[in-house]
Amino acid sequence: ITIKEIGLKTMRRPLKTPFKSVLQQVDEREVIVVSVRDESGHIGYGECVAFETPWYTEETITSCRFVLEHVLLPLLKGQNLQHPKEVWELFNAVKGNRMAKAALEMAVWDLFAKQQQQPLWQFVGGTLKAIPAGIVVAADSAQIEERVAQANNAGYKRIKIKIHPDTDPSMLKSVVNSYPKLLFFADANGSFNKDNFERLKEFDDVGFALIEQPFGEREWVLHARATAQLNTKICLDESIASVEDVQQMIESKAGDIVVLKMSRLGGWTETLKVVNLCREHSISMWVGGMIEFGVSKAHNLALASLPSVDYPGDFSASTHFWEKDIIQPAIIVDNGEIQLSDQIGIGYTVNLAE
Ligand code: OSB
Ligand code: MG
Repeated sequence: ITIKEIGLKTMRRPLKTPFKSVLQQVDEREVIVVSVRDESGHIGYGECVAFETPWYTEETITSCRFVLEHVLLPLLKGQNLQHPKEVWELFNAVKGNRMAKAALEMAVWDLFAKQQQQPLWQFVGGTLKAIPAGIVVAADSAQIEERVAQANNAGYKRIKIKIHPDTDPSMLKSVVNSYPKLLFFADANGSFNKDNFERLKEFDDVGFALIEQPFGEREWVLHARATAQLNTKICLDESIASVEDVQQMIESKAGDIVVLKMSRLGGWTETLKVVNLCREHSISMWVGGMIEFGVSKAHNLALASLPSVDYPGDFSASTHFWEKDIIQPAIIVDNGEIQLSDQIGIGYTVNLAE
């Protein structure tokens, strides 16, 4: 197929409720929706999910807009492609900027799936059709109990709680014990360090299925120590920004589980390499969220359909963050699951009206 036209559209919407983590409070979200059109009129969509400032990854929505417009679009426009994997190679001369690359590359995967008249999840080799949902409680300690109760009432079977060294493990333990049928994750977003390593151990018997990213991105040694010393599984999120990072994690025994963030990895091609590597080494995986809209979510749902992506990801209903999503129909959670669409490509209609 030939890439005839590429569009960039900025979408900005308030969150229904502030998202509070140890790193940042997010009240409003801006993303860039990327569209690619081929000669037959099919349109593929991607969503650039970098944040406004570099509080989570180095890229920002402004840096991505610049790189997309001035560097990546000219490399892709007019190209004749046999397979979407070729996009990663086309972008080879551009250093880093994986979130910008991912948005465009993912749009091309959607386009190819549509051209093949296949749902994206089938096109990438997915098999699971009912994706287990997962919600994130990102609030002050005083609100955790109430938010968990709301999530349980909404049917979620997996709840991830944001923690930091000042969170009270006994409070968490009583919350977790109240819901023996639910699966609980903890996400520390790198808020622990070598000086409070012992404090991390106090979270070991809370009952979490895993603790996500206790230490900083490059803290392989500390993560290896935690993996060896805690009974709770250690899961890496921020640390995993490339195939090489997964290799590093395996070699240094720095974790048991990997969070797949397709945006941070640079799109489908790199993510599928990570999935294969984890599979070879029997490393568990799940799909992480970025407080994103439905285009990114739809790609992520297709990723979660792959065999061996075996833990429930950050998949909440469209209405959790948004008054109105940018896709139709909205993503709904029913009895703790999201049913994949049978429509071609990402499986949803995209509505870019303000
Ligand atoms: O650390 O997983 C994270 C959201 C923004 C930035 C970082 C993270 C998150 C989440 C996922 O926790 C929230 C979601 O989109 O469901
Ligand atoms: Mg995380």
